[in-house]
Amino acid sequence: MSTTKLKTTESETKQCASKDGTTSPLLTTPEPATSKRITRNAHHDAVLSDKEKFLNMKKEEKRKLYKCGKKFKQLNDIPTWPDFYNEHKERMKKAAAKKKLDMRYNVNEDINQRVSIWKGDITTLEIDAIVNAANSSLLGGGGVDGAIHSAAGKKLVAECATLNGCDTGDAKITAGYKLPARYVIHTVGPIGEKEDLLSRAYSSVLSRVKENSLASVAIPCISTGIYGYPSEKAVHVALQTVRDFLENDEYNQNVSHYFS
Ligand code: AR6
Repeated sequence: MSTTKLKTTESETKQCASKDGTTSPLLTTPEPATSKRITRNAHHDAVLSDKEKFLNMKKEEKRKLYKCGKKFKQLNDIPTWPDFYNEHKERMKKAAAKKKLDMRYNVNEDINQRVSIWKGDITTLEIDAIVNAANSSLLGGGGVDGAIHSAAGKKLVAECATLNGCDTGDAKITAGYKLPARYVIHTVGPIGEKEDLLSRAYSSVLSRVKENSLASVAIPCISTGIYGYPSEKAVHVALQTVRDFLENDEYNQNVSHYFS
């Protein structure tokens, strides 16, 4: 689409120049900045058109494009927190006793039904949104970022390139393209142990969830891989931030599922 628009402009330019026999510097040799702007706008239009195409695609059609084939997971395939706990109770009790872990939170049955812990490849989840642990360029990387870009296809990086990067602690949303998930929320966690920034990354993700009226989201353990945040410390920041949202934000009843 970007080339089509630019070609039209060039041919119009040639016609104008030959009709009156003169050459207008503005028309025949467009300012590089103008030319670049036209190309950029056309490119932006093409990215938006691809995005709409994928967001409006019927599920049956989109399923043919999944990298994971038929191995995608739906919400019904993911046990709720109480089901997971009952299945792994003995092992979890032993581990808690060994590490002398205390109960940090009161049981909230309503929240328990809407939260899951799940181990697996996030790129197989057919839900509203999955979260990417990205870097500030938003142009891809290793870890979960690499897996998400590889499964979504090249159109994801094309949309990411229009977003002007992302600050640490912020989050930006794109379509999911060939992923089973409809959207990807890209957040940038801190490098190393910085509690405030990690909490802000989760809060920003939840703000995007709310703004886009999403009901299910999967969040990997941000910053705990390549960025080196110790997992056991990071998990408390994640739990506290998500729990605050589920308990206090007026949007919380719209959310059917969070999992990590
Ligand atoms: N599905 C689910 N979780 C995954 C997957 C997957 N396919 N792959 C990794 N994880 P990381 P970070 C988990 O390193 O520490 C990239 O290069 C992983 O086990 O992906 O925030 C970016 O571009 C860990 O628990 O992200 C940045 O430069 C969690 O995802 C940098 O890495 C996050 O690990 C971000 O580093």
